[in-house]
Amino acid sequence: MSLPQQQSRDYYERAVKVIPGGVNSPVRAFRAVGGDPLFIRDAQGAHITDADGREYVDYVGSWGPMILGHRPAVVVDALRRSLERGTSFGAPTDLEVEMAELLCDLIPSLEMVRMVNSGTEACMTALRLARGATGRDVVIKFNGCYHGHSDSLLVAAGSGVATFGISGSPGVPDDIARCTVSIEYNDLDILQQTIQQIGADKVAAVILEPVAGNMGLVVPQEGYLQAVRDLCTQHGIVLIFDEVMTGFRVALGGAQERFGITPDLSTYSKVIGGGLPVGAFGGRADLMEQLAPSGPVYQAGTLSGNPLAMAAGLATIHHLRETNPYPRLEQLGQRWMDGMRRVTAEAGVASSIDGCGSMVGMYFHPGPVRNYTEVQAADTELFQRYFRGMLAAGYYLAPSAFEAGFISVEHTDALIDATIEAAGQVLKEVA
Ligand code: HOZ
Repeated sequence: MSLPQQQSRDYYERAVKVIPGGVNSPVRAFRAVGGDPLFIRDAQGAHITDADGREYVDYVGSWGPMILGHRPAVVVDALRRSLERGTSFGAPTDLEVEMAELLCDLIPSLEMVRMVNSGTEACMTALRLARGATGRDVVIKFNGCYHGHSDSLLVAAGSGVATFGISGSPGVPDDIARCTVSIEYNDLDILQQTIQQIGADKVAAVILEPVAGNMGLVVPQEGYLQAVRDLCTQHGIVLIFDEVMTGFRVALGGAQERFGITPDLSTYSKVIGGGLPVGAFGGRADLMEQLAPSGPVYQAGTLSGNPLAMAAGLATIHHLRETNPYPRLEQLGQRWMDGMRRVTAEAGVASSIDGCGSMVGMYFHPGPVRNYTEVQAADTELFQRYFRGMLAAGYYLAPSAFEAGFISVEHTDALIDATIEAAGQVLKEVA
C-alpha cells in the first residue's frame, strides 16, 4: 500500500539526524505500527492535515487536550488577546488566580492548586508532596498506568513504555525504583495484600488513573475506586487521582465527579491547557500548604502559570462549562462503541470495546480486559494492519495498541459512522 507521504518522509529523514528517533516524544514514532510518522501541517475541527496536504479524521486529539477540536475560535481569540499583553513575566498574573479559583470551584476536592507545565511535573510533585507530608517513602501504582516520565513513576508504566516493551528505564537508580511498587489494576485483594506486606506506615501514596487511558482504555470495575479510597483513608495513605486524561474529559469535574470519589490530591494537564503546555496539581489544603514557600516541600517553574497557557485553558474550561457538551460527547462515544462492536462481529474479529464518555478503546482480544496482563494478550499484529488500513483510508489513530482514542465536540454522527464503516472494511481486508 503506497501512501503519498513524501514530505513527511523528507522531514523524518532530516529529523532522525538531529532528534533522537526523529521525534520529541516516543509515542509519536510509528515503530509499533510500521512506517514513518506523519508530520502535521495544520488542523481544524476534527481533522488534521499532514505535510503532504492529506486530511485525516483525528482520534488522537493531541493525546487528549483537544476536546473542543482543533483551533476552536474561543481559544484562538483568547490567545490573540493574551499575546497583546506579553508571553511570559515570571511573576504572578490575574489569569493564574482566575484559573486556580475556577479549578477549585468546579472540582470540590481541590481546596488549593498549583500550576506547572506538564502532567509529568504534576504527578512527580504530587508524589513528592505525599512523601513530604507523610514522612513515608513507598508509592503504590498500577501496571499499565502511566503518570509521566519521572523516575519514581516509570516502573511498569503504560503509554510508550508499554508500546515499546521497555521493562524499566536505564538511568532510574534501583534505590528510587525500589520505592515504587506496581501492582495489577482493578484488583482490591492485591492492593490490600500489598499494603499489608509493605507495612501501611511505609506507604506514602496510592496513585492511579481513575480510568486507565495509557494501556488502551480500561475502565474501573464497579466499586473499585471507592474501595481504594476507603483503604487509603483507613491507613492514612494519600490517594492521588491522575486526572491528566480524564480531567474535564469524562465529565466537567473529571472522573472524581463521574464516580463520586474524593481523592486527597489530583493531577491535571491536557484539557486544562486548551492545547498549550500546562499541568496542575491540587487537593487538600493541609497537604498543599506543605509546598514552598508556605512549607518545606520544594517545587518551582520559570514558565509555571504561563499567561498564554492560562488564557487558552481558561477559554476552554469556560466554554465547556457554558455549553455542557458532555451528554453529546457521551452519545458520540456510545455510537462509536456500538458501531465498532457491530463491525468487528461482522468481520469475525474477537474484540473488547469500551469507553468512558469521549475516551474510547478497542482491543483485538475476546475480553474482558480489566488489567495490564489482559491488555498484553491483545493481538498487536492485527492492530498494526488495522492501523495502517485506517491511515490509508484517512483516519488518524494513535500509533499504538496501548493508547485511548479521543472524540471531540467537532466529531459528528456522520464522521463517527464513516469511521465505523471504514473500520469494518479494513477489518474485512486485514483480519
Ligand atoms: N499520555 C500521553 C500518551 N499516552 C502522552 C503523550 C506523549 O507521551 O507524548
